[in-house]
Amino acid sequence: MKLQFVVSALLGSSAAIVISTPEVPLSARIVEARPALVGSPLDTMRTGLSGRMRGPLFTYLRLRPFKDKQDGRIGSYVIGFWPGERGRVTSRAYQNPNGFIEVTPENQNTRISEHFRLGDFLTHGQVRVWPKYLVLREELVDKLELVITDLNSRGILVRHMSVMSGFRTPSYNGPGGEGRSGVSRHMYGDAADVFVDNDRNGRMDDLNRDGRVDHLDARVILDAVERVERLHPSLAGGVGVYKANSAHGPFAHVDVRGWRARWGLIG
Ligand SMILES: [Ca+2]
Ligand SMILES: [Ca+2]
Ligand SMILES: [Zn+2]
Repeated sequence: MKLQFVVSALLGSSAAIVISTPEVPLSARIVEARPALVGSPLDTMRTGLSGRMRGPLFTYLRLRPFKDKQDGRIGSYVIGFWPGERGRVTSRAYQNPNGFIEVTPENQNTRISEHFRLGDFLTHGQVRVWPKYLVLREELVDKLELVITDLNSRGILVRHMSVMSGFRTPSYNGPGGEGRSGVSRHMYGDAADVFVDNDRNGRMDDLNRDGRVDHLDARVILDAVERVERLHPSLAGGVGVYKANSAHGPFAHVDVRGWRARWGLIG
């Protein structure tokens, strides 16, 4: 089942369009740009395409091919190097990304699905540097939306799921392009560290309603992922359950690496 978000198929091409309209409440459809649009200076344009959608808003997202990264950066934005650039990976899951979505101050708030915006998945840091570059796989956004749908269906209302960390450039992830635990799925655009934050206080909400905010609330997200993966085996991946520390509240890591993995305080 194809869901709200379609982008990864496009990462090999040079452009994509987000269609975002009130008529399509699960509001992201990214379709391949016609060649005529490639290099267009327009970030957004209204178009009168026929069909069920009236007056859809098309957002033009520029996709830069992987080879545009030179000396570990595109323009002034530091990205770093993937292990695959050093010839160290054989598994398909660890091949270099095909390219990068170009994120600008103007397009960073583009809605890519019902609950997420493009900028939610950006690597932290380099605050003043634009454009920034993002690797993001459709399956990740699909999975997160399905987790939200699952929780909502069980009476755990999710109005806002915060992405504490989405894509991480190899440079950000760790020295030499390898993170704390080796190569991170965050470097491949298919992982997000998330918590539900309806009250927008920057920390997890009390999802299990036991009067506390702790890793058991992150485990509520794990349980939802278990149900989602059962229904959608193609979205198999990792879940890590983390407790709070001085730097952050409890959260769940969710990824779509392609095979099942579990770690942390999973019970
Ligand atoms: Ca909260
Ligand atoms: Ca709780
Ligand atoms: Zn993570």
